[in-house]
Amino acid sequence: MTFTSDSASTRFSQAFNPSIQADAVTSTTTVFQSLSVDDQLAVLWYAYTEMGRSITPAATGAARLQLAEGLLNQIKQMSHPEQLQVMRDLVAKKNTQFTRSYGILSANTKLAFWYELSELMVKGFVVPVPTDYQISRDGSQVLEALKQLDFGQQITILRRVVADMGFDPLA
Ligand code: 45D
Repeated sequence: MTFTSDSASTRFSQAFNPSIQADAVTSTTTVFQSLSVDDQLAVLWYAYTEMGRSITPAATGAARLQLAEGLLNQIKQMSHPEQLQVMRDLVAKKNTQFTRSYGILSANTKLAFWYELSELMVKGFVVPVPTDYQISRDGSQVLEALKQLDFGQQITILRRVVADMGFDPLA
């Protein structure tokens, strides 16, 4: 896919123009990754609230979560501002001890990590998304695009997105 402009909205309209659209999974992933850090977090959260019912905790695999448990426990002990900072660091691929530990997890364990974070948010252990958070137009369009796809495509996009987050100490 080629882009003629760096603006996210131009990328967006090109990515979703059926005449130049290569593949919905690739284009939705690309537009997602062009969103601001906060909008990426917000879209992930809203995607979880939409998909939550379809994801069974058993499917995320207890064994995988064990590998992420240390990170989840660290997050539970943090203040709300610290929790938000860690999530922003993951999305922004900052190089910190936390993002390096995340970086060595497998793609599915990363997905399970985010899933569990959402569960912790629901239970009140993790900072909530402000009820008045204004998501950008591109952000809500990514969300709409995600909703149009089937579960398998949604998971593929989410897996690609979270696999790319954090910092890979071996890269
Ligand atoms: O103040 O292993 C903002 C299966 C604004 C099976 C904010 C699977 C500013 C195999 C930044 C918005 C395939 C089913 C605050 C796995 C501000 C397998 C806060 C799949 C406070 C794993 C933002 C699993 C915040 C799947 C706190 C599909 C945002 C898992 C937090 C999907 C966002 C998991 C979070 C998803 C989003 C998790 C925690 C979609 C998590 C999303």
